[in-house]
Amino acid sequence: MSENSKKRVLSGIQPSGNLTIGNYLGALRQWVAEQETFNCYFCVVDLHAITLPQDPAALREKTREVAALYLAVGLDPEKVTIFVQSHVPAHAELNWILSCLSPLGWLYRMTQFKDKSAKQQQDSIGAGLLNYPTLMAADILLYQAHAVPVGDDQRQHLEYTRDLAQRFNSMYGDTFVIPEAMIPKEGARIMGLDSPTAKMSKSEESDYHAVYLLDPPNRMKKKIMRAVTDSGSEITFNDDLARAGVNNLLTIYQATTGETKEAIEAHFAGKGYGDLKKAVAEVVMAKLEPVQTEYNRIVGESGYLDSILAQGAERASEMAEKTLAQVKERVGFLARR
Ligand code: ATP
Ligand code: LTN
Repeated sequence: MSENSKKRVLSGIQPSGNLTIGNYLGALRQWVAEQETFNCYFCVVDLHAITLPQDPAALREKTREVAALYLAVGLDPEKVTIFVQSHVPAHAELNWILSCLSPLGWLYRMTQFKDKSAKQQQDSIGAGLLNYPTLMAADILLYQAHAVPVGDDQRQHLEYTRDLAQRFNSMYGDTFVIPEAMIPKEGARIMGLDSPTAKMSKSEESDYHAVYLLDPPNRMKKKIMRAVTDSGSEITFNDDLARAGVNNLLTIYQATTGETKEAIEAHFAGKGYGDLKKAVAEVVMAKLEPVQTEYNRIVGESGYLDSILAQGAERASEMAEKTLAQVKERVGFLARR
């Protein structure tokens, strides 16, 4: 099938810290699977990252690191477009236009805004944090994406994107494809190892919260061996909050190995939590070892990553500019001659 007749996918990750196994199991793993079937655009969303304070040098470094990890997990730059969001100015432009149609009520209702703003000093919350979902809608709509592979925490932002796209289409005529969220059956919500009732997050600072994709293997093991469990002993999938730690370890095991719940429960029958942790550590380390080897190869090859990102920005701009031109025409902007 030609690139033009394939359905399109877009997704992104913020360069706001070290990528975690939550990012891998919830998002990246799906991206790799979809690159064969869809025409894919994957961006490193640096404009989103600055909705919270970032150190400029660290932001630059993490932007390259995240892009190199996209390649290291198996995305093929021959098949997919990998780019940095701020390299394509159309994202910021469409964001402005859409923000003029974004009802404040919708934005204030977003769970992520409520959670993230609650952690900030009230008088220093930037307007960008509130507008975050509108920028995300711009990312998706510019590429006329049919599907958006993300973890469960992004479900609400996808609903918002659909609502906003429909609003634009009904005001100005059919312009945007209405995108669908693509959320994995397993691993859509990995919880913190030290706090199994809260989502694992790359911007959480505590030492034993998350396994990072680039952690040395012994560090991964140490973190998993320290994971919070409970005083019971049964190793079964269980939604009970009191069993969240064991459930999370089993979920990581399942999403990493692809085995069924029944097979996993049978495998661990009669074993202890120590055995479970050891087994989870082994499968996670085995999965990430080739990713790290590939990462080191990529960053060791001078100029390679930059050339991929330059080519990506070029390809992405082509699609984005086309949509943006149509949007500008629809809203009544005078064309530049
Ligand atoms: P931050 O802590 O900086 O907000 P994050 O770790 O939540 O970041 P994002 O950049 O916001 O990561 O998300 C990138 C992708 O990873 C999204 O598709 C998101 O749904 C997915 N994701 C993030 N954390 C998890 C998790 N714990 N389980 C499953 N998917 C996740
Ligand atoms: N908000 C997303 C990151 C993101 C994104 C996107 C995901 C920004 N733009 C477009 C999918 C499509 C998050 O995971 N926190």
